[in-house]
Amino acid sequence: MSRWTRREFLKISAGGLVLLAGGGIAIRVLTPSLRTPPEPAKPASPNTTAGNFSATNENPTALPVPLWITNNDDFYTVQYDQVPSVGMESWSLVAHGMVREQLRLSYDEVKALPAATTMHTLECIGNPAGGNLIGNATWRGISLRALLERAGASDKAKFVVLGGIDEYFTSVPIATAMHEHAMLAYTMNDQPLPLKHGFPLRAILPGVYGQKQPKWINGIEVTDEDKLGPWEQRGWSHRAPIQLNSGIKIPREFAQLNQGDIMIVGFAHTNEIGVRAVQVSTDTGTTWHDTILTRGPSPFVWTQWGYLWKNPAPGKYVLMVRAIDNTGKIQDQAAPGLLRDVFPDGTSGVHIVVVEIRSS
Ligand SMILES: Nc1nc2c(c(=O)[nH]1)N[C@H]1C(S)=C(S)[C@@H](COP(=O)(O)O)O[C@H]1N2
Ligand SMILES: [Mo]
Repeated sequence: MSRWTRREFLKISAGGLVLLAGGGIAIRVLTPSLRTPPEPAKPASPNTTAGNFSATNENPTALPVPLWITNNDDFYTVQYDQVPSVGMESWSLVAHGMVREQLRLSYDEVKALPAATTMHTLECIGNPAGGNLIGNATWRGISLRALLERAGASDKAKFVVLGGIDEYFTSVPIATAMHEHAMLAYTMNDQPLPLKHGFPLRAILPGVYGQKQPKWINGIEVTDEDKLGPWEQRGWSHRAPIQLNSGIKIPREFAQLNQGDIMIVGFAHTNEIGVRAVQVSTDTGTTWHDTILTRGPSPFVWTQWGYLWKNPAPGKYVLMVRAIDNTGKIQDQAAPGLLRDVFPDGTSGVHIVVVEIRSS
């Protein structure tokens, strides 16, 4: 995989520019006032791939839409530097710091521990409204809590610093690491964890963006001192809770559709608060329609939604989606994704898709 240069990706979208830069971080700006992202220290930019959306249900014909699992090959990747090479002879997982007993486990020892499978949606803090830096998979691995308990983590500890063999690291409050959903995973969608997604072991942590979920994990430090990882040192959110966000997956931007009934489908996602409802507008946000939801097994999995748009007249339309969370908070239509940066907290902007209906 080649290293991306600083302005790796530039694309015209609905009259605006999408600039993917520093941090796998897409920044949407309107021409002509091009805003530059915060200057990152070396390495100048991360390696990023955002696979095309290719869920199993590309052309849904019925509601509710089945929950999408993202194929491993289509799952986005973001890394701070290169995908490292992993020598399994020397790899081990070490839990250290404020623990009763330092733990060092080989891959076989990790795999011999009690395992569980969970579904979890990963999203990058740099994902623009409706963007591709999000995917949903099933993960099998060990409970992070069980590991910390086995090492005898001190109750005076406040943070857990998770580090990978690429020298990436980030810290989370101990409560996040002790959450029942938190795991160290070694499979992804029933396949051995692919190298680019963190082989041999990666963190899966509830409610936080992907930067809090290190890949290629080899070190877990229990500590009472907080530490800022590489992204957080550059000003990105440190606690990094996933913002309420949603996107239209079908139809795609600038689609030309034959007249008839049209199924509009997409996803919505947030943190442990959970998504209550999703609404769609086909008239630039003037009126909103409830959608039919397919929920995941937990709030840590995206919510699928669908709306049947009955036989619209030929013409151009601006489609929008907004999610409502379980506290009643609504994505802010006045802050559409197109005008809203993802820096430093991720975005809750409204996704907009322009389509054309042609008479048939
Ligand atoms: N070791 C390591 N883990 C990492 C990163 C990294 O650069 N190094 N990037 C993080 C970021 S910013 C994201 S969004 C997720 C992406 O996970 P994925 O590539 O499996 O989709 O990995 C996180 N874990
Ligand atoms: Mo990320």
